[in-house]
Amino acid sequence: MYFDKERFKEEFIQKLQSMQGMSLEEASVNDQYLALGATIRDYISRKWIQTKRQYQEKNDKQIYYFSMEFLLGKLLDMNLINMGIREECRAALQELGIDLSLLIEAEPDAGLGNGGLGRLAACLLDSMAAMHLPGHGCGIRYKYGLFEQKIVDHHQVELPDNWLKDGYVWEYRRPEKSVEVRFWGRVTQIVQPDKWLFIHEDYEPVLAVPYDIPMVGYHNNTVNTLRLWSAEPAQLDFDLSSFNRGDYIRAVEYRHSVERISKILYPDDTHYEGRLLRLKQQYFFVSAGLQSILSDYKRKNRLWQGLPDKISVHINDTHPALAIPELMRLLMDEEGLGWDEAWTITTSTVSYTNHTTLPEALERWPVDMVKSLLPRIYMIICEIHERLCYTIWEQTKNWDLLREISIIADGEIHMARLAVTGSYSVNGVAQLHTDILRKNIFAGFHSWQPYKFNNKTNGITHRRWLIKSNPLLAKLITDTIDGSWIKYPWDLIQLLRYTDDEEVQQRFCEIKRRNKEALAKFIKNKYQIAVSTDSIFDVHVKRIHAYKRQILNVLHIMHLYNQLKENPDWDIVPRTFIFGGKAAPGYYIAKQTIKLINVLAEIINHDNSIQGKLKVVFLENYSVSLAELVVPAADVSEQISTASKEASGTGNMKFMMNGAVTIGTMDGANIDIKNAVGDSDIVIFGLTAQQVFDYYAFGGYNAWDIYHNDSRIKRVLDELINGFFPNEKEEFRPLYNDLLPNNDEYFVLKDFSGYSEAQRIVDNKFRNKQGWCSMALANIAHSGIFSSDRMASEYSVGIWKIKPHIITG
Ligand code: 26W
Repeated sequence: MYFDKERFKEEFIQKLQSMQGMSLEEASVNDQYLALGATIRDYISRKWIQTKRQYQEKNDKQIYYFSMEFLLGKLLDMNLINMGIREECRAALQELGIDLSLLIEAEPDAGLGNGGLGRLAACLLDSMAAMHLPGHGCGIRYKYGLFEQKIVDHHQVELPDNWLKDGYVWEYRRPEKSVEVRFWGRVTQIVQPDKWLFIHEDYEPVLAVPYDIPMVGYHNNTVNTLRLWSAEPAQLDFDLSSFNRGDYIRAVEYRHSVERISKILYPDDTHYEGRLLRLKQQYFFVSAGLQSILSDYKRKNRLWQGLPDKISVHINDTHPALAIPELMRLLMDEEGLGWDEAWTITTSTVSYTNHTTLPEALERWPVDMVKSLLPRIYMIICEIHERLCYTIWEQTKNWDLLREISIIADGEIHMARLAVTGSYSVNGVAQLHTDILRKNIFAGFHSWQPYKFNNKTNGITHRRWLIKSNPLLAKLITDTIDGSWIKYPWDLIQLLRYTDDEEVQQRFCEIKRRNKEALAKFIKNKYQIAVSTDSIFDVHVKRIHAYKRQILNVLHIMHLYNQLKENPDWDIVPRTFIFGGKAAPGYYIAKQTIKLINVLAEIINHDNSIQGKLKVVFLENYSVSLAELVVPAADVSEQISTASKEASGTGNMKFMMNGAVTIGTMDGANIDIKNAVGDSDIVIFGLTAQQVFDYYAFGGYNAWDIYHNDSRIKRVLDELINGFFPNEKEEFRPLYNDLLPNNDEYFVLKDFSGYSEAQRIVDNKFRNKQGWCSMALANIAHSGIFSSDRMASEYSVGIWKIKPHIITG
């Protein structure tokens, strides 16, 4: 973009005056951030208007990505990079005495997601805009994002994330595009000569108001839209009439019940709970999104049959699966289509990604809840269910299959089965995960409709996770292989020629050291813990969950510590173990794990007898922004989930792209990473998914056996309960119980030995500086295929059938 420095400075000062009512001298950093955001927003909105106009004129197919979560992080810096004006802006602000990096810091993270699924949605939007793909997001504008985590007395404490408190510069409220969403009430059927009518009465109306956020493409003219819906009371007179009748309380209650819908993001990932409010959230944004898409379609097109040629609706896990019956409802009840026509259109429009095979994460809604909250949707789900059962029975006469695919069973609606039935494509997010979908959780559907199933391995945007967060490394890469990788990240493979180049290695080491220094400084300032940049930065950051096995890492640290206590001269490479991640507020074991890490950290960090050879740090409030500091500084990436449990993982890709070496199990995308880098540039250990399945199916695993036969394991487990942690004698017994009396569901003890050996290998490899550098560089070289650009183009070609649309300036 052409950048006129003097004009920019004027516009910026003008914004300070008009928005904040302030002169440059008076303005705080936050005021300056808001003014800068508003200035850049104006630049963006020109391109945005152009993009929308050109999409409209060309009337090409567009895709809408429905997701309950979009974990965007901060946008200012990324927008400046994408617009190609960051350095110009920095220089201009400097002339005004302003440090751009402070303004960048001042932006609140948009933390509208729990973890991988929400961040994936954000990476995908970034890639679609970069690749000229007409793709947009549809979600909820939560007033409170994922809670802020504080560690108090070693414990996790949750605080509300009031991210909107100072206003949000990137959003545009669009009240004129509001739509109504209807809950409760009853449906009456009117039989007419040629059709049935369904009338929904006595419902509670809710107004869905969209807020649009521009999604800026990298160095192009594309600006796509993320539309987030906010719930507001539908009719003023609804309040007023109640008020007139003196029913003031009812009016206020109505307002509250409506506003609750978009108030807060559910902080649970992987644990499904049948909560009415969550069901309301799901229907709320799905209905609003579809209504706005259809009304747009109607303005441009005549025939509903053409909808799948113009629109793709993608559902990010089952959370938006009500899109299927809702699209049916809109086509039949609002537009007058018959069932068969509507079904053909719906099942040619909707596609579905599954993100988890954990049974406790699969959504099933109680029939009674759906029936009363969404009476018409319930009728449609019943009909889908009955027709599915009928078809399967006719075709196969197989009761077992019928039971397996039944959408309604035991008083519950199985959302994954509804999603598969109503979608033309079902994909997993890594090779192994897709295999498991085919062979296990959707085996019945797969035997019946194998063509629906496909794999789309996850990706991450290299613009945020390399160009933005690790500028020094990005520069080294460009200096070495030139800059084509920025547009074509698979070109990173060119780096392979330089993995043994001494100068490149040396520069890489220096960059890693500087990134480690930045993190060390942060740790020192925040926690008063001194960590050495000569130590291995061994990083385990992600949601805290039993299947992700933070506890395996912790037990191994305890084991190292025990050895060092016995032999303080033991020559290991000093290590800094860095943890971060949030536990769901109601997930007791996960919270105990956080406490264990913090208590252990205190003991180890204060024990001078081990001469600083081990350090343990728990970084509170892990977030996108914190990840951007941590990932570039990592030497070792911990990806140690129980095989078969982690659908893909995307942190693994971020670390790899920043030159960390993975220690991991044969799970999720670790396998794809191993296939890419080869066996010698990754450290793999542990049970395979098949071995895990076999143990579950045939038994034969006894945690006590391992406890009794491996003195190292016995010792660390005993330490959980024998007073090793003097102030928490009984505190960690639940962790102990899960590992022993409850027979270690996640095979922590079984994999301990392999993990310990793998860590020894890491230690050895790290001693060879050149060898290590060459491994790190090989990881970077092979990381291009894990760019979400590859992922976006695979979805576009393989599922959505959308083409790039170059926006002219
Ligand atoms: C409360 C119900 C619930 C259930 C599942 C909420 C959220 C979920 C998500 C599916 C959890 C999630 O984020 N899954 C992760 O998705 C990533 C992106 O595909 C994968 O990389 C992770 O392996 C997977 O755990």
